[in-house]
Amino acid sequence: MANWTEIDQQVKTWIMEAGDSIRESFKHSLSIHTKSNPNDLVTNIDEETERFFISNIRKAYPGHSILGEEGQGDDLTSLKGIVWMIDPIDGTMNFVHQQRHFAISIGIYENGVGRLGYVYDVAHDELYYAERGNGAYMNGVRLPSLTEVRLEKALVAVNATWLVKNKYFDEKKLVDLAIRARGTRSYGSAAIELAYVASGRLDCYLSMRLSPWDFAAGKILVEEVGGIMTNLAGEELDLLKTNSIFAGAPVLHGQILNDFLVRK
Ligand code: 2AM
Ligand code: CA
Ligand code: CA
Ligand code: CA
Repeated sequence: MANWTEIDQQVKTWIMEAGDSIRESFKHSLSIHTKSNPNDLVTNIDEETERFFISNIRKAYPGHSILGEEGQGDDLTSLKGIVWMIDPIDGTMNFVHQQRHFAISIGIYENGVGRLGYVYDVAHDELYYAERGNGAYMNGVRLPSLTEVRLEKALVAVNATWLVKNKYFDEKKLVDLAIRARGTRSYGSAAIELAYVASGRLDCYLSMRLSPWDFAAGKILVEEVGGIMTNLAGEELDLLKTNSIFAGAPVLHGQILNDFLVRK
């Protein structure tokens, strides 16, 4: 049996240490590379931070598996056992251009079930975390269950790239949704946007294409405050693949799915 209290203490210590190193790195120049396209950035700090977590996890918990964005984890084909899903810096473009609105995101799953989730907004020193069955917290303060709002009073988080023609989703449906909502926001870090849904700063969040490390922690946070997280067709997420994502309080989630996302 895993000792979740001990793992939780350990992760928080590592996250704070990594956060200190990242803030310290602001004083030095970054080494920036591109990955799948010219806007898909990665820095030496993404890689160093992933290495820091993975080497610590391997030492402390040799039986656990690790999925990490920067490829230093395991090649996973199953969710059996305890699996750590790590994005060392979620929102790298923000990290590079703004030195804010980026987060360390860690989700820990047991046989596919989310147990512990952490989103640490490094620049604002805000740690969002949740333990399955024991609630979600921001800097130690318990987050209340989500309250429902009507779409007309809802703040909807969606990136502008999905409101223009794109190959993943019918943008007209999202434009209609954006018109009906009270307002739209985009922060450029999926992990922070999901933490904001969990803390009520946003009412829902949509994205077309995210990897497990982008949403693994956020899913645990959102579900622990009574929210729902599915893909844009309303289906369960696959933690071994890229997924579209739609998170929010249950009634609003259902209404948007029916009236906008799955409508013909
Ligand atoms: P990242 O910064 O860790 O890459 C906005 O770009 C959000 O989408 C971020 O959470 C970002 O995570 C994520 N994302 C997923 N795939 C991406 C890609 N190929 N290029 C840029 N951002 C991506
Ligand atoms: Ca990336
Ligand atoms: Ca990410
Ligand atoms: Ca990342």
